[in-house]
Amino acid sequence: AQAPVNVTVTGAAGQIGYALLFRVASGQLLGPDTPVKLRLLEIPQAVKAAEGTAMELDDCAFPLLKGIDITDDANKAFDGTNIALLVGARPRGKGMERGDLLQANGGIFKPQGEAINAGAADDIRVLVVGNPANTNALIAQQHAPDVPADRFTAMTRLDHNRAIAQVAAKLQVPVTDIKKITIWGNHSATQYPDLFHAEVDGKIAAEQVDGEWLRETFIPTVAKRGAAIIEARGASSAASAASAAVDHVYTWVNGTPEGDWTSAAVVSDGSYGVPEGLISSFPVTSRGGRYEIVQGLEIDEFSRARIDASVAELAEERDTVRQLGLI
Ligand code: NAX
Repeated sequence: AQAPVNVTVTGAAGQIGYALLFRVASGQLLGPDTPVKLRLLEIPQAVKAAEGTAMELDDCAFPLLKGIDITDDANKAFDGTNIALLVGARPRGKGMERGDLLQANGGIFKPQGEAINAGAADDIRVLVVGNPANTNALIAQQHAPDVPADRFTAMTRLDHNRAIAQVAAKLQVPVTDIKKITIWGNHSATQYPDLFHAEVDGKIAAEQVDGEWLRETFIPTVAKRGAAIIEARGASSAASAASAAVDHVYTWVNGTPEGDWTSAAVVSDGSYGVPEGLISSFPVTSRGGRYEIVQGLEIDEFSRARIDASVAELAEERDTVRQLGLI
C-alpha cells in the first residue's frame, strides 16, 4: 500500500479549514488511492476548536485518513510535510492600512516559510490561500531558500472557477464546455479574468459575448465576487474557496487535461512582462507534477493594460514588504 502523504493545513479551525479538511480526508485532494495524514496548525486560542474538528473527522471513519496531529508550533506542523495549505492569515481589521496588514501577515508567513525550509519533505508543495495570498506566498518563499521557488504558489483557482461559472451562465452552456480561462495578476479586485484566450466549445469566448458585458459585467463580477458573497451570506466564501484549493492541488499533482489550462499564482520567470520573482497569476499547465506558465499567447492592448495594473499592485506590495524588512 502507498505510504500516507502528510498534508498540513493552517487556520484549521477557521471556516475554510472546516470545509477543506473533510474533502482532504475523504481523498478528494490526492485521489482515491492515496492515504493522508493531517497536520493542523492553529494559534493557541483556536487549538481546542481544531480538536473539535478533528473529533468530527474521526467520526467520519474515512478509510484514507491515517492520523491527525494538532499543534500551535509551526516547526512541528511542517516537519516532513508534503503538502502545505496555508489558509490561516490575519484579516484586515477596521482602519488597518495595507502596510499594517502586510506587517501582520509577515509575522505569520515568515516563520512558516522558515519552518518549511527547515523541515518539510523534499517534494513539498505549498499553496497559500490566506490573504493577501500572493504576497504572503512571496514572504514564505523568500524565507525558504533551500526549497525550489516553483513549489510556492498562491490561489487564484477560485477566481478561475468563478469566471467559468459566469461565462457558462451567460451562454447557457455546461461549465465543461469552457476551456482556457485565465486569471492574470493579483488575487484582489485588480485581477484580470481574460476571455480573449478562453474557448467555449472550441470558439474564442470573447467573441461569443458582447464587449460591453465583458467589460462592464463579467470582469467586475468575477473580481468582486468575494464581496458579493459576504453581502449575501454574511460571511466570506468558504466552501467554494476550499473546493478551489482542492482543485489547485489535485491539478498540480495529477496534471491538466489536454487542450486546457488553469490559473495559478506562481513565481514569475519574467513571462508576459511580469517582473521575475513576483508571485503572479498566469495561465498554467501541469505536467509531471510541475506547474508551467503557458507561453506565446498574444496579449492585445486591452488585456495588456489590465495585466499591467494588477502586476503593478503586486510590485507595490513587494516593495512594501521589502521596506518593512519582511523579505
Ligand atoms: P477564518 O477567520 O474563519 O479562519 C482563519 C483561521 O486562521 C482562524 O482559525 C485563525 O485562528 C487561524 N490563524 C490565524 N493566524 C494563524 C497562524 N499564525 N497559524 C495558524 N493559524 C492561524 O478565515 P477563513 O474564512 O477560513 O479564511 C482564511 C483566509 O482565506 C483569509 O485570509 C481569507 O481572506 C482567505 N481567502 C482567500 C481566498 C482566495 O481565493 N485566495 C478566497 C477565500 C478567502 O477569502
